[in-house]
Amino acid sequence: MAVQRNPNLFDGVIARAPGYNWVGFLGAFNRTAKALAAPGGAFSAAKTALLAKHVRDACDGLDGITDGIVANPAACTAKNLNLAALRCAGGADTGDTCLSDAQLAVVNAWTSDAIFEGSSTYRSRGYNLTGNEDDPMGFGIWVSGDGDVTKAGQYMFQDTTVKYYMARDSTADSLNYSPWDQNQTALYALAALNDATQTDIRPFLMAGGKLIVWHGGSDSALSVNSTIEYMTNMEKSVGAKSAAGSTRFYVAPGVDHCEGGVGADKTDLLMALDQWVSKGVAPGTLTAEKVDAKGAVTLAMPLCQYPQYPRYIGPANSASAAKLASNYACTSPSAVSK
Ligand SMILES: [Ca+2]
Repeated sequence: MAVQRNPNLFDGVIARAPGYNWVGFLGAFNRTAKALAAPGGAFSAAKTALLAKHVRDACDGLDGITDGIVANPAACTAKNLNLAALRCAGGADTGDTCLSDAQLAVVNAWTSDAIFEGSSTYRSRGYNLTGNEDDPMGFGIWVSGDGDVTKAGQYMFQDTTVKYYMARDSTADSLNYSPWDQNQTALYALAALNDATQTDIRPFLMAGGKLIVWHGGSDSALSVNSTIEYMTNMEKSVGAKSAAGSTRFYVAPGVDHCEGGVGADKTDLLMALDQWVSKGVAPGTLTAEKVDAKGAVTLAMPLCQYPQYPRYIGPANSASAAKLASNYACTSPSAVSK
């Protein structure tokens, strides 16, 4: 928002897991919450674990190593995922080894784009299935509420937004507020206050500003695909040369919202930005680490510039080799056949 609205305020900006499309992502939260609240839609922790394991079984190894991280989501196609194999016989819930039709509808709401009337920017891209849905800071806490959607973070965000922005009625029922784009005046006000969807950031770039954008690959709160969309459109608006000269975009596989998760979540982005702004040293591939409670590094891998991802190229079946950044290479999704 600072880059777009106050382009002379900062010499450099780090935007980490940016929540820039409020109208769009809150509408997506509302849609997913309704699917979870529908009869038979509730997602217990066991159902989430079932889904996560199914995704890992299908896609974990597509990045060169089976380590619990789906680092190459582009290869994790609907065909590879084959979600239909999870369907309970007959479509009704018959236990924790399958998903009912109502639960598969939740997965569809979660992973498909949410597009609303009123502006081309009122949209949120669908979430990737990452195999990390069962992480403690993943799908359960943000989306499903482990069987009670009203306990989930996304429910709470959209519920208070319906009550205090949209309906202006503290008794409004967000799960029966439909459609999301019915109150255009309220959406416009929300966008004017909170959205940061302007893709032409040339005033910032021409003033010498540098921008580093980072997003966790298994963020259950905000879709990494929305950030990918913004950066793609930003590049079109400012031109490829200007974008390459003054902006960087990194995706950290297996990392939750801002931090945590199975992946390597720690990178000194501030040092990278300072070197860039102060000394003109533009960042390339950086290093991401995962650090345990005692401060020991338990995993290191390259932090690659999107669309590249860290592909494992080290020796097979070596837990020690898998922890070393030198055993991964930033790789384009198209470079390896699926
Ligand atoms: Ca993997």
